[in-house]
Amino acid sequence: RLLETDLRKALANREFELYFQPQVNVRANEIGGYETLLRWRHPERGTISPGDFIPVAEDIGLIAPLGDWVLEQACMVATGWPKHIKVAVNLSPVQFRNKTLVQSVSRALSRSGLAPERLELEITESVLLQDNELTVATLHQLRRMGVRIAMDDFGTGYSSLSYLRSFPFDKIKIDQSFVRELSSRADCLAIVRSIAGLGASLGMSTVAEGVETEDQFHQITAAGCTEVQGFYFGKPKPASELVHTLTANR
Ligand code: G
Ligand code: G
Ligand code: MN
Ligand code: NA
Repeated sequence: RLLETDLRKALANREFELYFQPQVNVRANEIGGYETLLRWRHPERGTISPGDFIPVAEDIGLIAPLGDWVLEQACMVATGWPKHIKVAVNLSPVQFRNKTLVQSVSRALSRSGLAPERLELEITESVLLQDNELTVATLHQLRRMGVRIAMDDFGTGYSSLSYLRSFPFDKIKIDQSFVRELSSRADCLAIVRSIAGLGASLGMSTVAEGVETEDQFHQITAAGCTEVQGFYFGKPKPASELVHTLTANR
């Protein structure tokens, strides 16, 4: 496959770039962190979304070196931000199958000098589907290092609630599909409100993803989510374009 051949060369050719999207802390009314989102600037095809190349990278054994690069770069960039701002990095389930994940995270922290508490790792439910005991042990090891763990795309997989029981996550990220349908479906608001309440009782923060409008923002905060993320507060941007204060459309 063409993509595959190009992908193998992309890391050495420095074709990857990190974008960052703000996560706004509702109570403090300030940016509390950024989610790192990987982009591939293909020399001929232009920018390619991770949704299109991450699965290929997983197939051809490239996700480990690519993931390591993302971790280290993201930590490096974050050291230049105000100290209260965290950085979130998405992890592929395949990175959990490699025994070297803990080592990769600790290397990224030591090379960058970033305080572990400022790094948050986002995992999806599919991570917990595989080899559960080993995965949970790895998560505990990461937590002992001081790193935070977030459950991504919450509400989209199978038996989400049982996964909440398997590990004490720091954060729940409510999938954007719930936010998108807030205005058209009353049940979505009820679901978001319940997840926010669940998070509060479990001592986990809750982020609503995909907030695009003022209306959605008001509904989400009224529902009790502690953080919001979405185009309303900022699209993903390269590190050089970040402004750490809320200049959003409100
Ligand atoms: O930014 P965008 O919406 O195109 O991202 C699409 C998907 O790619 C999202 O599900 C996101 O979690 C995932 N993604 C973005 N960056 C990374 C990354 O660095 N590593 C992994 N494993 N997934 C990523
Ligand atoms: O799966 P994950 O949550 O990691 O992916 C986040 C993806 O959602 C990113 O690719 C990002 O570009 C996208 N995204 C972030 N905010 C919004 C938004 O407000 N609207 C839409 N449609 N997509 C968003
Ligand atoms: Mn994510
Ligand atoms: Na998500």
